[in-house]
Amino acid sequence: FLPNPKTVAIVGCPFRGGQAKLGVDHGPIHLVEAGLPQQLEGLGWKVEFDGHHQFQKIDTENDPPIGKLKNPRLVSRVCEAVAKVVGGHAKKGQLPLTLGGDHSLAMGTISGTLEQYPDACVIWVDAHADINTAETTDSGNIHGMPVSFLLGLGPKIPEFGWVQPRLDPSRIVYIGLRDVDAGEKRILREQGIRAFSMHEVDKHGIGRVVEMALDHVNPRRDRPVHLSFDVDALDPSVAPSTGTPVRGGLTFREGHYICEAIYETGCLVALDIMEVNPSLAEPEEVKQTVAVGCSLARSALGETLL
Ligand code: EXY
Ligand code: MN
Ligand code: MN
Ligand code: MN
Repeated sequence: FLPNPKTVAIVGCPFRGGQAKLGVDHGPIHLVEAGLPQQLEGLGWKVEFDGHHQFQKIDTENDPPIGKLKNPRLVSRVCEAVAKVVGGHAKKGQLPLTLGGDHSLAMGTISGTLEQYPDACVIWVDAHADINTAETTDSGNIHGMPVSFLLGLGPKIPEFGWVQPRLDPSRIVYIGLRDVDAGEKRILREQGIRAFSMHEVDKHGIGRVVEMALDHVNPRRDRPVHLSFDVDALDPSVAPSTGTPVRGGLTFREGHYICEAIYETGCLVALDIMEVNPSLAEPEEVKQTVAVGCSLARSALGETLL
């Protein structure tokens, strides 16, 4: 799908408005300062990085909740801007690598991908399904909701009117789930969305799970793939610096295997590395999590073990 020379455009998104914890907005800065752009150049990519995006500050006074949704106007505006940037890079034949920031941003990144590649499919790697609607959400945190917006589920909210419900439920597949709300389980069932929880990873092994996931969304391996990777899919012993850690997650190798196998299909057109929060956990653990974020990105962009 991508022309030569292969160019990756790093989209740094220092944004935390989709959840309540401080610090996740520093994720992208840490990933870049750890040397991610140079590492990708080392893999033979041309790297475009024009600095991190500047987003408006959280202003609760002028952005009161809509129903339960917190910072709704800000999240919407930021994601709309991100969609334009990601879509613009994709249009130029570049592979956008979005660094979060919280996972609400994927409402923007995937909208951008679908703008350029309407038949794209999404592989969502996460401990969580992020598919709550304005009706089912308990927390009101929009990072637990981006998928429902992309699918057009739940009540229509005029402030999010720009989001085109372009994603078909058959074009998204999950890997790594283990903390899914009751309302989300119902949505997954009703929509017939394929999901491989940690139970399936244990049962079949990661190799088979990735193959089944790809067979589901991309049976002929001819569709563009958007990989949205939330680092909390990894076990907290592997990626401790994240806002909503859940035990029993993917091992270091399982996480990297997913990225390597998707790279091997040659179908990857966009990548998100989300939810690295350098303010949480001890300094050594922060370093470890940032390093893992970088190595996941390298694996998805062609780093091999041999
Ligand atoms: N399901 C919970 C909620 O909706 O608040 C937790 C969501 C956590 C989302 C993290 C980013 O993946
Ligand atoms: Mn910092
Ligand atoms: Mn997530
Ligand atoms: Mn998550």
